[in-house]
Amino acid sequence: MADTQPKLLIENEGAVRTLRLNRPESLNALDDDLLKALGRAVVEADRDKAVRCLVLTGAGRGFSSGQDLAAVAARYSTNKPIELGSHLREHYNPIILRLRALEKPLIASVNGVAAGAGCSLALACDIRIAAESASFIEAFVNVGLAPDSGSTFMLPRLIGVSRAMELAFTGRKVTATEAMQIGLVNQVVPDDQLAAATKKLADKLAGLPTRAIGLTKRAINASWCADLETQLDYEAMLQTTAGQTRDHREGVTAFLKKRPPKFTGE
Ligand code: LHQ
Repeated sequence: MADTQPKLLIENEGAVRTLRLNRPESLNALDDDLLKALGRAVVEADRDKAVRCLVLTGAGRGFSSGQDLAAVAARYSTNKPIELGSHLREHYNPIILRLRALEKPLIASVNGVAAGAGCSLALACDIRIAAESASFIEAFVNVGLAPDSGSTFMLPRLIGVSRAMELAFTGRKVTATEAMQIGLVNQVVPDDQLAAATKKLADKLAGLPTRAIGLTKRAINASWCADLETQLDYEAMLQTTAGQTRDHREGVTAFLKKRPPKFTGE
């Protein structure tokens, strides 16, 4: 593909925005341009009230193969020490934090292989729907690294410490079927049905009370390092906010009038 193609495609359909990683020739390897565009797009999606569900997916046969190793090849041709921490702090960590803090539902529509930091991106989403041919590889160990971009945080929380250790130690490929069995994905669908299944789920989520979903996400994020008493208090605080939304009033009114609610996200 010519370099003139945007490395990130931004597609809108109703209240659903799709961010499509678009470097199919490298299975959507993440270079600095793509990471910058992704970071900006997540901020914009968060700010745009018209967006009520965000989907992250890849163009071509891959979701993302992780850090573009060709783009950093020059570092490996000298004997100079290699410093990766600053690269992560500058490019990856802010994106992972923004994805987790995004106050709207976030779906990874995993269309193919998700490896290394590409796997971390999928893990940072709220819900994962995978094509049958998709796979997950904690590929870091294969290049002599420890997992980064949030994989060591998300993976044990999603599939348990022991399984997370095994996948991170071995860097082996996890098929979509296995990913479903171990709770790494929410749904697996035939390849040719991924787009339709993602749209169905995204449309459903985009029609829900978006503020309540944002607050739910905040609460679940906070629960990971809170004690019960703190969490109960946090829930009460968030519910004060939820209780003041138009959608809460609409939900209760609709129930009492025995009609379906019409949520607007306000
Ligand atoms: C790629 C890549 C790739 C460039 C496939 N880069 N071209 C953070 C901070 C700083 C530095 C280091 O790392 C990190 C975090 C990380 O993400 S570390 C992990 C980096 N990723 C990997 O190690 C995965 C490397 N890729 C693979 O192991 C395989 O390509 C997988 C298993 C993903 C897919 O295998 P296949 O389906 O057999 O495809 P392929 O290997 O033939 O790849 C297709 C093309 O994509 C090929 O190019 P070519 O010109 O030969 O057709 C690959 O060179 C290119 N590609 N991954 N990460």
